[in-house]
Amino acid sequence: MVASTSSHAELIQSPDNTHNLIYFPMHGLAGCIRTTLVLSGEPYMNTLMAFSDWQVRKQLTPFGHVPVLREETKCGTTLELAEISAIEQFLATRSGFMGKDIWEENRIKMYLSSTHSLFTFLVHTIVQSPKEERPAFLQRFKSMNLKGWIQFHEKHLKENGSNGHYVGDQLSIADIKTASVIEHLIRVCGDDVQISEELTPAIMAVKTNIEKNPKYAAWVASDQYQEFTAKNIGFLGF
Ligand SMILES: N[C@@H](CCC(=O)N[C@@H](CS)C(=O)NCC(=O)O)C(=O)O
Repeated sequence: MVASTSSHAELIQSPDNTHNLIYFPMHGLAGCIRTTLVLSGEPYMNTLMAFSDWQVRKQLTPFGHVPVLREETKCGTTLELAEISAIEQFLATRSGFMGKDIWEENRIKMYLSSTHSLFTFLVHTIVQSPKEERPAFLQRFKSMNLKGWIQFHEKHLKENGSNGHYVGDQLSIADIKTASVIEHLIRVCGDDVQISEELTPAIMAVKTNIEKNPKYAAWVASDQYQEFTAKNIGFLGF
């Protein structure tokens, strides 16, 4: 018998749940989810998937990919959610990072989607390309995809007053996404600097704004964050 969705709806909203995020021991595509968990102030765990176990574990995930979020409830039921965008938006809704009304919510989703597309395109192409093709791809990515993203995001952020937020004056999942990918994008640029206080002050304001949050600052300074960064650089190069 299929369990009642209304009881699942109640369980998923319980403040007592522990969020258990399953992902590889690096930032990869899960940086925004991890930062949202940290900022939420709710109990969470990082379950780290060893690369050596992956081919067996893959079959046990909803779509053969991580991240997967397991919502562990006090009554013993575990509810599972896959797909980065679904997880990001679920956690953001729980924590009040989706705006004040339906229009703010949908504009936040728009900025979030734009940054998510850019970053997944980068990561997926790097993972799937033979090593010798990566330099040419990165060159094209920087001069076309990243350049376009920078121009449009800088413009939208300026229109919102360069206050470190995409929408209004509140932290949203769109801000968290940009803050979580920016260090990787800066690393991709290397000496060909495209994102900086001088060139893109409104984009940088998103980063500096979130860095003022003590929970975020402690997370970035933690050994685990630094280990994920080192693994990221080793595996992806940025
Ligand atoms: N559509 C998925 C894609 C996630 C994804 O690309 N996951 C990668 C890690 S970043 C993965 O699971 N790779 C291992 C595999 O596909 O076997 C999502 O949005 O969550």
